[in-house]
Amino acid sequence: MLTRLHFIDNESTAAADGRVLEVLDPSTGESFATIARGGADDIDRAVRAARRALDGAVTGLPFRGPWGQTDAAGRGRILAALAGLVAGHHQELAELESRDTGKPMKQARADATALSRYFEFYAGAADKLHGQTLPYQTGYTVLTVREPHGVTGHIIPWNYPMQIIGRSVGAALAAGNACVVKPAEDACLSLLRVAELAAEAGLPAGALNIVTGLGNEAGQALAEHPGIDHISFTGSGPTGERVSRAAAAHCCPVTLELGGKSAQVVFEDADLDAAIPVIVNAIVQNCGQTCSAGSRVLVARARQAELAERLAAAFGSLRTDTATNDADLGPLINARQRERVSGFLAQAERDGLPILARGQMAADLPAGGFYQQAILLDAVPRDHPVAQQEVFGPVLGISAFDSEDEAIALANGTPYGLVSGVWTENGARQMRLARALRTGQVFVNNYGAGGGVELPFGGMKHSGYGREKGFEALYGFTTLKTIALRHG
Ligand code: TXE
Repeated sequence: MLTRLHFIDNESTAAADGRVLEVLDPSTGESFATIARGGADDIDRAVRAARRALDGAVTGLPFRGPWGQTDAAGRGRILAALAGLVAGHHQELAELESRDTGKPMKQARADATALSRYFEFYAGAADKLHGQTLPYQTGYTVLTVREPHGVTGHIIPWNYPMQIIGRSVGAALAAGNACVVKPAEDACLSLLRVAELAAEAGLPAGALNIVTGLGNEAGQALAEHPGIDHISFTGSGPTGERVSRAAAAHCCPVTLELGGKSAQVVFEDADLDAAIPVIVNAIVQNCGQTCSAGSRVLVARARQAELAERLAAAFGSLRTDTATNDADLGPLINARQRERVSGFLAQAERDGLPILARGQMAADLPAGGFYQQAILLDAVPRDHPVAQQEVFGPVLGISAFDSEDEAIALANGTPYGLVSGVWTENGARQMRLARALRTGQVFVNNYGAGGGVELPFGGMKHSGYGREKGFEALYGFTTLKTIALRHG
């Protein structure tokens, strides 16, 4: 049985009260590891360690600690070394992630590759974060400088732990913050290993700390801690709201990424040969547990039958199997997530939505695993829960439209606004849609579920606010200072 503890001050550390949590393998439902069950004391220790790394021992004198004294080029060099170590431990990290989350190995490998790429990207960006000089009155020079927030908190979900720590902690460290990470209780193992690799890469003690535990214990304590200067949260809407309220009590800015109900809009002139494999992958990837999953297909009525038939053929051949057997879909993360998906499917069945296709389940799957086959639904009404709420499973719904305006209204007609896809050869229509869709990313004749280290990512409406990924994330992990010099 594997035993993992918190990682604080570059050391493996038990919870203050010694409690632990069991870790289940989603492919079997059996326990294979334990992690520390952190609480407020552990979070406090981690926040103090981060503060020392940044500011040193004396309160009120900022940036005197070893991490605060590391200049931008130095931060970039450490992140570059970390990117190299992650690449060197690619297989080990992928195996840990696959066992812990049930991801098929090919997805876990893609996540490990993305993690290395995030650190590489932010290594290169660290010393390119410039301020500006501003025109002002004669006799003055005014400039802006970007400074780190200080100690940043990162609440990470279980669906893409490596990718999300890469985008969030990669950017925060590049900008000079010291980090306290609370991974999801279902997905800690790879992140604890990444923290060890960061220490090996030369990151000073306290610059990156990981406290494991439950959301309403360690997570809540992190959001409430007055020593946290910024929180980056990825997860569900209700939890995001709780985190924001707790952070507001100490005036702490928050970045929220709260998932979506992303639409792929297929017009009558779409190239279906190109679109179909992309549409299938965008919902099947990671068993549908992707914030930017393309979970709705809106299609021009003239192509509905053809699209439905071709998607049904593709869905019928999708196979669900154990993570190690590396099929199209692995298990869902846990029993609660499987119940959630089953609940939506039961409602669809009660409401008489046509099930066009079901994927295949491998024979002899372990009885305790959290398996779900891919499901394709047709004629989903615009107000049905399957069209409005995040299922977070391999369930794709098709709805038809009769005009461009109806397509836009349908695509925008949910509380979410994370990502959208548009499939048409008409250039003017591509641009009209790209401007009309209220989502943080729009893909035209392609779809990047979760992809694009370089591409700013984040939501509109209930999908959240703030941007992660790309250079834009560095602005989010810094605060702007204006310095006005009067020199005559
Ligand atoms: O999410 P939670 P859950 C959506 C998806 C899924 C649903 C529920 O629809 O079915 O959320 O998943 C921590 N204070 N997404 O219950 O609760 C928790 O420990 C501070 C979308 O797992 O939001 C974990 O680290 N933190 C999504 C993180 O919050 C708390 C990814 C997310 O958990 C906390 C995951 C609290 N009070 C789920 N309670 C996306 N946007 O990609 C929990 N946490």
